[in-house]
Amino acid sequence: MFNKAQLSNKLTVLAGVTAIAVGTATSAQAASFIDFEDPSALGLGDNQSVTDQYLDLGFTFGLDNDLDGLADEGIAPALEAKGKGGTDGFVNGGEKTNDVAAAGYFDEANGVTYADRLGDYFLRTGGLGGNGGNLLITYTEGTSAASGELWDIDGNKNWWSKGRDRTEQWAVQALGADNNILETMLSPLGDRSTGGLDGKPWMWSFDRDSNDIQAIRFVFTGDSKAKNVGLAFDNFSSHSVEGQDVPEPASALGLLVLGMLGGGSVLAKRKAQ
Ligand SMILES: [Ca+2]
Ligand SMILES: [Ca+2]
Ligand SMILES: [Ca+2]
Ligand SMILES: [Ca+2]
Repeated sequence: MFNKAQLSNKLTVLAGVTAIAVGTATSAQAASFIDFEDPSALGLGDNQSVTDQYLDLGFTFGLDNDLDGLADEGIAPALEAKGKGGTDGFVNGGEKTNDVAAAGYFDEANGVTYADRLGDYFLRTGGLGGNGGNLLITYTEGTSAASGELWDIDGNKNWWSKGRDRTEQWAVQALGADNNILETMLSPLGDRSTGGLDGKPWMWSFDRDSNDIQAIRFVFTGDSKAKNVGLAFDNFSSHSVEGQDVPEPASALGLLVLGMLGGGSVLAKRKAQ
């Protein structure tokens, strides 16, 4: 039997081990960037359901049309291949074809075109002719930050209702543990005068002080018939905002050791003088 002090020591050691395990999991997840360009590695192909294929990275995909913060049974978003064929994700009005990025550069300084940025695959909800509804990303451990892209937020002539333009807009909601909305980011309104973001991405992001984001949900807030609205999603940074790199504990430790070595060599030099 342990006395109280021994038991307290053992518990402290256990707590330390738990903390290390959590820290390691977080560092693995911090690096997650999902561009959906790895379908065969996940056993996926065009139009197949994407649900828990990324569970090891700390999140799953679903749809939440009853707005209870939980993935609805029996429906799911799907992987979508670039180009026209079968069910597609969006119409590029400028290029007059489906699932193709706009011409031009996403990042001209680095020679990255919109086509490069979209790649060969992205995630969609219902696809053309059937709105799948509200995309939901559910975290197993929660996160403080994330970013990603919605593609093709359109604005064009509302052909079924004269005098009103069709507009697309999405509310990106960070959800807390009780399905409460912690933060909302509204996309630009796709309007007819600019053509919206036809074949182009819009990046959303959250960057909070604590790991209180349990899910991220995408709700349509524009003006369009549901059957004409689909969501195209790509380039998901699951635990940080893309471009804002979080140093991993291992590399931070490495820097600390280097710092100590550096300090040691300064001392050694001083002693030698
Ligand atoms: Ca992609
Ligand atoms: Ca639900
Ligand atoms: Ca397609
Ligand atoms: Ca379009």
